[in-house]
Formats: sequence, structure tokens, C-alpha cells
Amino acid sequence: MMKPILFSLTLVFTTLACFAQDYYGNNRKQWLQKAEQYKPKLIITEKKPLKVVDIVPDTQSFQKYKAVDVSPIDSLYSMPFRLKKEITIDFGEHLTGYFSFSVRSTGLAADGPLRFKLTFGEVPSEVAVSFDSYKEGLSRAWLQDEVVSVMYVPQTVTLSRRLAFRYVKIELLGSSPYYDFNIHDMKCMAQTSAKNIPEELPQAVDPMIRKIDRVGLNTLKECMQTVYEDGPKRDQRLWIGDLYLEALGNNYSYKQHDLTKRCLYLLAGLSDLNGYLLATVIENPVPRAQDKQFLYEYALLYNVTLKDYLEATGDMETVKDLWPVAKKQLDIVRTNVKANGLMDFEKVKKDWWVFFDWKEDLYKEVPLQGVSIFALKESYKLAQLLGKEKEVADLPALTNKMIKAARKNLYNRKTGLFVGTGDKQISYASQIWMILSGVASKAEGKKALSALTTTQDVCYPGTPYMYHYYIQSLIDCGMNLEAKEALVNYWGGMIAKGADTFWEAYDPTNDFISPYDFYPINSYCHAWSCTPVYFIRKYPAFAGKLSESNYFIYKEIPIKRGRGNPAGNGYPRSERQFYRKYANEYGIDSPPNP
Ligand code: RAM
Repeated sequence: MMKPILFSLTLVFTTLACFAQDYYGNNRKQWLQKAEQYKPKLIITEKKPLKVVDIVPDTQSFQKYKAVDVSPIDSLYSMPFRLKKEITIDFGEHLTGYFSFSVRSTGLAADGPLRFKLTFGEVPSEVAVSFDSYKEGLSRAWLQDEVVSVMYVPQTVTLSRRLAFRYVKIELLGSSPYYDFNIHDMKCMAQTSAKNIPEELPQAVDPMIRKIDRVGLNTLKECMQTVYEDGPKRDQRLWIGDLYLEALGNNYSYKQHDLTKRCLYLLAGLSDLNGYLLATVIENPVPRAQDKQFLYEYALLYNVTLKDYLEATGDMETVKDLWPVAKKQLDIVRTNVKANGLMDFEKVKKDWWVFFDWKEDLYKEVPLQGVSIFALKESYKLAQLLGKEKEVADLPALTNKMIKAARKNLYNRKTGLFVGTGDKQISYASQIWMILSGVASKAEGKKALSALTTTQDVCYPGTPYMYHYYIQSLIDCGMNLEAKEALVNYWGGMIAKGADTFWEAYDPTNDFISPYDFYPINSYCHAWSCTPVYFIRKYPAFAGKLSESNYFIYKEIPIKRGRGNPAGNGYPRSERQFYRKYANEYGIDSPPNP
């Protein structure tokens, strides 16, 4: 009996040893050391609230709530709070940091403790709606409400969790009838690692574009902590897809390339033992990757980020150091491409999270083909920059084969649109990724993107993440005016709804969309939403005066846009009104004749 047991144990151990083999061996330690070395210092700034506000229901406002000014903050500090019971304060801007407040008796000795509930919101609705109906998908603890007991008075209380907010609601849950007290000296020790001051935009840039840029910079600044976080409220961590877009924004604004370097090293150091990257890394208490979080296109976008980093910095040493990681990610494509040059969509879906967008009904076969080709091309460019083409000599032929397969199987010449072999859904994502990958020629891309605006039942983007790629594809097809129009409509639309940082999910037609079925848990300062900064600062097409390009500012745009067209949706009938709002705001008085 003993022998077989021994035999199987030996087998288990050999197998384990086999599995435990680390693809990157000793490199890992040194990569993690580098990541630590480039950890940025946080800049801490003390911020005080500006005013007391009321959050009131309003059907016209974003998510049906708005903040109405009540009084300057000083009025609160002298006010006995016991009978007041509840108050909301406004810091006037989005902050990420540690909140504190003090309590003191108004005269009589404090004979008992106080109990408060504090709720923090990035947007007004978050401090107004109840969190009770949230059914955990993500942790309930992301929602920013805390109960605090203050055991003696006077006292200063600092909440131990880092918060991301503009509004704070304070409710009194328990107090003694024998004394009254004031709340005073509220503050937030706000933190960011963004220390450089981005260049001013040229004078000629239109005020609306300026405003979008400013909000984009703010979004990026708030997400720049000791890594590029996806959102300072949630998930407070590094994701490769977010990193890719944040690094693009950073290259054209703060230019703090060491933060990008740190993130690239961290991801490499914490990659799976099999050499594939895990999509997200959590820094505290010790850096670790989220187990089994294999997200297909994020792993590939690492390579693109590395290439962009090299182009932005010329830092050959780092990129050579990390080249083995990029090289390994290419196997993800190699091992999942079929003999006919199409990606094995069914197989990939089994092994990987294929994301592209928070959009449940999106059919992802075409984008999968597109992003794979895009990544191969960009990785080859990276190899060329490093003089390492020989190590990936199969890529040009493989790429061509995949492009041919896409053209043959995924392109409908009649409609000029790209659709899958399995499902005939027409989506923005499919056209976008066929353009970014170069499968579609410029003319074909233009045709496809234009066709989207007149086609029924189109699957349109659900987040600014996908919208980024939409703007990029418009630019790549030479549709600069449309790109500018789409950018102003979409990100300007968020500003029109009160955004001072850009959001994780945005659909102009639906203020309540949420990837998590509960809009208060959405992140309202989200990294992947910062990319107007990149577009505006990189492409001169965005820098002109809006009034000069009256093509889209004052022209009555024929309402050929239907539902499902994000470039116009939300504003199809009121476009003129929408721009009037801006015109008033920015003092551009009379619309030129269309
Ligand atoms: C969101 C995260 C992050 C993104 C993933 C896929 O939940 O906040 O931004 O990269 O989804």
C-alpha cells in the first residue's frame, strides 16, 4: 500500500515544483525593488470646507439631486449642533485624503459621548440616497459612510480611512441632553503625487476645451497617488488599462515618468508565475496582485504602455529590463490564434476576462481580433526601438495573416461595417478596434464610423474608457472635427452635469448607469476618464477656438442621430441650447449665422 502513496506524493510534489517554477526567476525581486525605489512622495495639502449646503431633490440635476448653498462654513462652527442634528458641507473641489473634525462643548461640562454618522460623496446624490439597497457585488465597504463614537469632549477625530469626496454629510446619532457642542475645524489633509505644473494651454484655445482640460487634469491629479490609481474612491489601485490611459495623459501634462516606471515594474514584479501579467495590483499592506485576475487586453496593453514610456523618456535601461515581460505577453496572442488567422474567441473567453467596456450586451469577437493585432504591431515597434526585432521575427507575418483574416471574415463590404462571425451585432467597439489595428483603411474607417451614426440598434460605449478609443479612431481616420465634437459633447456633457472630475461610467442618456447595479458605488473621479488631457494637448485639432469651428458649436446639426449614437445622444434636440449654455458661461455672446 505504501508504494503507490509515495508514488503519488512524489508526483504531486514534482507537479507542484513544476507549477511553482517562476518564469521570471530572480528578476522579480529586483523589479520590485525598483518599483519601491520609484515610489513617489505624496504632497499633502490642508484643505478646509467652504460652505454649508443642502442637497435637495431636483429633477433637472444629475441623478436628481443638487447642492444648494446655505451659509459660509464659519456659521457652522459657532452653531450648537445638538438640535441641528444633520448638516452637509462642501469643500468646493474633489479631494483625496484624510478627514478630521473637532468637537467642543458650548459651555457645560460634557457628560457623555457623541455618536455621528459621516457620509462622504464625490457627487451630491451620494450623500442623499440610502445605501441600504446595495447588494454586494463589490464590497459594501467602498461606500463611504462611517459611524464614529467620540468618547470625550473636546476632541479631534481623524477618520482612519482615506476618502475621496467633495461633500460630507454629518448626522448626529447620539448625544447627551445635559450639554450642547459645536463641530469645528473640519479639514482634509489632501494628498496626491502630482507635483509638476502642466504647461498652460495656448491663449487661442477655446474656454470650453480649457475647462475640459482642467477637469481632466484634476481627475488625473487625484488618481496620481503612490501608483496611478483607477479611482481614489474605488478601487484605489493600479489596473493596466487605466495605467495605459493615465500614462498617455501624464506624458502630455505632469510628465512624472517615474510614476509610470514604478507601475510598470510593480506589475512585472507581481505578474503570475507563468509570466502573464495580472491586471491589477493592490499596494497595501504589501504590494500584491489580485489573484487570477487575467484580463486579456490589459496584459497586451502593458506592451503598448512600455513602448509609449520609451518614446516619452528614451529610458532604454528600464525598457530593456522589462522587455522579457512584453515579449512573454505576445504568447497570449500566439497561443490563441487559429490557423486561419482569426482569434479563437471561444477559447480566449474561457481562459481570460475579455473586457473592452462595461457594457453587458457587447459582443467582443471583433474587438478581440482588433486589439490583438494592435498589440502585436505596437510590440513590434517596441522591439524595433530596442533593436530586438529578431527575437520576435514571427510578428510581421502573423500580424498580416490576422489582418487578412479580419478583412475576409469580419468586414461587410456592402454596409461598410465590421461584424463578428458569431453574432452580427454592430458595435462602436468593433469599428473602433478594426480602425486602431489598421485592419480598416482610413477611408473604410471613416465610412464605418459615419455609418454608425445612421444605423439602428448600435451597441454604443458605456464608459469613457471605450469613448477614449472612439475619439482616437476618429482622429486616426482624419475626422478631426467629429473627434472634437464628440469630445466636447461627451466630456463637456459631464461638466454640464456638474462634474469637477470625470466619471467611471457615463451615458448621456442615463444618469443612473452603473457597472455594479448601484450608481452610488460608481467612481466619480476615474483614471480612464482623464484622456481629454492627452487629446487636447497632443492634437492641434483640439486647440482652435470653438467659435472658429462653428461647424459644431452653433450649427444646427441635422437630427440624423438616433438613440444609440453617443456622439450626439443626450443632446439631439437641444444641441443648440447646450452650446448656448456654454456660450453664456464663457461669454461667447451671439451665435454666428449657421
Ligand atoms: C473597473 C476598475 C478599473 C477597470 C476595471 C476593468 O472596475 O475600476 O477602472 O480597469 O473595471
